[in-house]
Amino acid sequence: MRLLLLASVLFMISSLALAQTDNPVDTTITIDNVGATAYVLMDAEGVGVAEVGVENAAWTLQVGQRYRIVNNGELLFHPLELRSDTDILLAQGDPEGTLEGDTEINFVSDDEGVTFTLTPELAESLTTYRCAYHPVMTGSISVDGTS
Ligand SMILES: [Cu+2]
Repeated sequence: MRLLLLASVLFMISSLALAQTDNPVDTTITIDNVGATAYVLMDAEGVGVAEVGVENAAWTLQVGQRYRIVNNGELLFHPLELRSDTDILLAQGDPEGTLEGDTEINFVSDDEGVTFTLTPELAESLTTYRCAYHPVMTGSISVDGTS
């Protein structure tokens, strides 16, 4: 019983610390690679993004949400890019996408994935996700909540 109390107090403290250091993530999307031919959706909490298990699935995202994409394909082998029809907007690792400096998007890239807020500006140009090394690892992104 005492242990349970300690655990819940620790949980409250860590939640507080998280809330103060970063915007909370609304939806976490987990993807993996299928060789060098596809990304596959492993899991998507929150609002439905696409069917789990589908390769190079078309994703539906919601404007205003903050997303965390966990890329189990790994930065070293299958770095993820979020793109418009012509440009890299947000990239895991290098190169730097054109919208990475936007404070409202608040883009974070790390070894495990990327985190960003889907602002109306980002939604306007975002059409595709793609592997930086394997252009066939790609799928379309449509955004709900834009006019
Ligand atoms: Cu790849």
